[in-house]
Amino acid sequence: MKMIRLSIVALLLTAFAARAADTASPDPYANETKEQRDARMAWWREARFGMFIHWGVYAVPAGTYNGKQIPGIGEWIMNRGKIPKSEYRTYADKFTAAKYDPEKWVALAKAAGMKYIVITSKHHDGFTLFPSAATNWGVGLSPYKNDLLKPLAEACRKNGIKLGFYYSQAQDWNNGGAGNSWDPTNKRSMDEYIDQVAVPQVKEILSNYGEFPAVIWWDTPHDMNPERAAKLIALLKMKPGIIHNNRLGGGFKGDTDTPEQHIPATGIKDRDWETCMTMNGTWGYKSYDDNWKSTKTLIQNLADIASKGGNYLLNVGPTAEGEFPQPIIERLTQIGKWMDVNGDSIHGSSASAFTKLAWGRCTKKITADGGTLFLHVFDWPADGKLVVPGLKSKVTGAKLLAGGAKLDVEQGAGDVTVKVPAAAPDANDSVIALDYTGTLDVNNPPPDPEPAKAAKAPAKKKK
Ligand code: FHN
Repeated sequence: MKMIRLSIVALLLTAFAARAADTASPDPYANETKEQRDARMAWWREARFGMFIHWGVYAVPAGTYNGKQIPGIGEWIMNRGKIPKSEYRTYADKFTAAKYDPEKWVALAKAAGMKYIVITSKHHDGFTLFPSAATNWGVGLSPYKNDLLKPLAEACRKNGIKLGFYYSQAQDWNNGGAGNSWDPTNKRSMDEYIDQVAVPQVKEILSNYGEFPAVIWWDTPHDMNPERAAKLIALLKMKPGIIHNNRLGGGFKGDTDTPEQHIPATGIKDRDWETCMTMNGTWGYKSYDDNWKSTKTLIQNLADIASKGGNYLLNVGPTAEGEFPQPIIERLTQIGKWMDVNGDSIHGSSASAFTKLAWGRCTKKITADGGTLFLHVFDWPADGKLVVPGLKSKVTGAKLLAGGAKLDVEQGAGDVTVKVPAAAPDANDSVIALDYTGTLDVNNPPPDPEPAKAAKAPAKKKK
């Protein structure tokens, strides 16, 4: 009798374990501890600054189709121009990458202080920068013929830059994925596209580049559902430690939030987040988009984002020949000059302890017995006094990062005043390193009241 009872218990336990296994999440990080996650995210959080690269055959028309300038972002030209697949595919012949120099790309990113690169391995048009067994619509049809990602991976490896791959897992206007409403020759269902294109291609980009990708950047989860998303998230176990974002779909929130073209006013609480942003008005190259953000704007965005605990993923759209447009090179070079002097206030920094600073932003680094506040001064005080409101910690010293000049400090009851020279050392963002001892103690003013909501107009009486 006892044996029978034991075997029933054993059967029940086995059944329970099997059921638990069946319902286990496909997300390899579903049961990750905080310590494991912190270790996995450490390099990304330290980086704070990365390069986004949107590169594909859309750089051939470069915003113009049939002699007309097509509005919108350049990588969407097939969609916005309703270009038939057969016509769009002819662009591959002109996607020469003849001047492609991945070493130069990586050198420009590294010199700008960027610590990782995320490149479009496949965007919504379905064209792959890598050879794929799943489709022939890729680099093999271009004059370059070979894998464009491999030499970039090698250049990143040599220079200590992490490489990530953007992959459009749902929209695929040439291979039967979501999003192509204008060319009726889609032969696949969405589930067939996921099984026959997306899954095999994600396996390819996860398998063929050594330790890379360090990041997979999903995008626009159109027509994604939990079942389809599960097939893709399950593949992440092929690359232990890989970081992925919140754009897979199917209810999976990923590791990072991805505010696009804007900086969240107060960051994103309890989430790693990364603002991705163009330098002009387009991700993919457009020959006539010269709406370039100033270097000052880009540097202040970087400081603003870091002061809120986020990362800045700043975009580059190379030409079909593989060159960065000159205005991008100029901005990257200028940002690099600023980072050479002030990079310590960005890399490895954490969010400000101040809710608001009238003159700029603050990033910080905390040590065992104190720390450093990096005061990013956008508006230099005319009276030579920079007031740090509410700082009660014991200040032990202050200096300009540009030139290293020590600054006198007056510690008041609730504020600290730093005596600064008449002229700002940097027109874009002058950084003062303020060292303090003990725990960081800041007495922040109450947040500004929410603006009163406009009273609703009384509902018009029906006649
Ligand atoms: O549709 C894409 C777009 O082309 C671009 O890749 C951006 C970059 O984040 N993501 C999507 C729009 O949100």
